[in-house]
Amino acid sequence: MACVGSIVGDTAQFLRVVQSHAHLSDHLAFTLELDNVEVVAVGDGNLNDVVRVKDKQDNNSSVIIKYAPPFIKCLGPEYPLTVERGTVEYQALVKFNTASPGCCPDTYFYDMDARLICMEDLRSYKDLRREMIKGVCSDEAVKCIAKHIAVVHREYHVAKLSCSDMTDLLKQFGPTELVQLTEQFVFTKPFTKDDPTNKCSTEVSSHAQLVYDNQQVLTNAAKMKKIFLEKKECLIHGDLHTGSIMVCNDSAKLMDIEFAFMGPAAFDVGILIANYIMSYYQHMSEGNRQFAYRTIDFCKLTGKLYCENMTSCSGDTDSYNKNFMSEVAGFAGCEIIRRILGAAHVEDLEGRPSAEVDALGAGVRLITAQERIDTMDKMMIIAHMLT
Ligand code: ADP
Ligand code: SR1
Ligand code: MG
Ligand code: MG
Ligand code: MG
Repeated sequence: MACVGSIVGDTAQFLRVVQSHAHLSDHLAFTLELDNVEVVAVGDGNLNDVVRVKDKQDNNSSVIIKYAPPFIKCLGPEYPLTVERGTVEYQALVKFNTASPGCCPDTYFYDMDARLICMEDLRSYKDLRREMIKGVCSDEAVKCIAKHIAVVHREYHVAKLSCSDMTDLLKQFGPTELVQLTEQFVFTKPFTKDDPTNKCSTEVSSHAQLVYDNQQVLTNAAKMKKIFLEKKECLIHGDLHTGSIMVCNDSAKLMDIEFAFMGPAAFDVGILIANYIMSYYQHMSEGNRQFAYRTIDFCKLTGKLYCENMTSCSGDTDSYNKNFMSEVAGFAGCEIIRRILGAAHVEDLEGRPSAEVDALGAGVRLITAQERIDTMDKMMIIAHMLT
């Protein structure tokens, strides 16, 4: 279902806008006429409407169009949000594909006035979160994700950029409203006991004091927020949870890059690792140890592949990696806690209170021990992810 007032809810008007981008026909095997075209809502994310515009007769001929409503879709029109996120996402898609060709969907046009991004339909790919919930994901896909993100970070890293390129990137990807949204919904509100946007299941509520009554957790969460806001290290994805990744067998693509900005590399890796950890707890709670143990391998493979592809620009590799892992642990802890106590929960844990309680414990331990965690192996031990 499209948002109230969304242009994608009015097919005729929507098609007129799409038709005005004449060169789109180069990417289509069908004509954009009302009679030929079907518009299907596919967006299941928190912020935007996403539709597939397809040939009525042919499931293999389509494009994806993403529309940014002027508010946070999952919270409603009383939570306004500017539409600059569309511009950032379009520019970031281009940058990411330049650094690591094929790492994202191809872009076809961006219509700033209508707030539409038109891009390649990854129709043979599937949402990684949904796949992991089912217990499906290959080591090769995990390696592909780690490599893509390492290459993007490396190519737009402060250590590699000239002064003028750095200035340009900072201008294009400075702190946006979505960076403030992360500051609020990842680092602040979930750690504030009475914030009205927080929610948690009854079973979890009796464990929430693990966070609210623990000064070390609150102090370290505030420290991670400061690193997030102040460390201008490289161009990052900014929202790299498993719902922002699509996989097809051993291949993977990064998408939903509207949160991109010049920030700390460890934020992307921390968010990703946190989502693998939450998957571990989902599968352990269901007795599927086999896939749970594979998520431990996913974390280790991610650490290894990321560091191999990224560290060429980091000077003293050993101390860089140690500090990097400790930041990854801190960010991972914040992400796990906000997915259980904050506004934006994840399907892996939703309706599985015992998994939520165990994952919450892991998040608390990761933030608390953040400074001592300097390898992925230690991170797995502290998260109690053991075979
Ligand atoms: P949001 O910013 O609201 O989270 P996303 O960009 O994550 O929106 O898109 C929401 C969903 O739409 C994705 O999880 C995916 O299922 C689908 N989607 C988005 N972009 C594409 C694409 N290029 N190809 C195929 N499906 C897509
Ligand atoms: C209200 S917070 C919404 C969340 O959805 C986005 O995908 C980001 O993860 C954001 O934190
Ligand atoms: Mg999304
Ligand atoms: Mg998004
Ligand atoms: Mg929940």
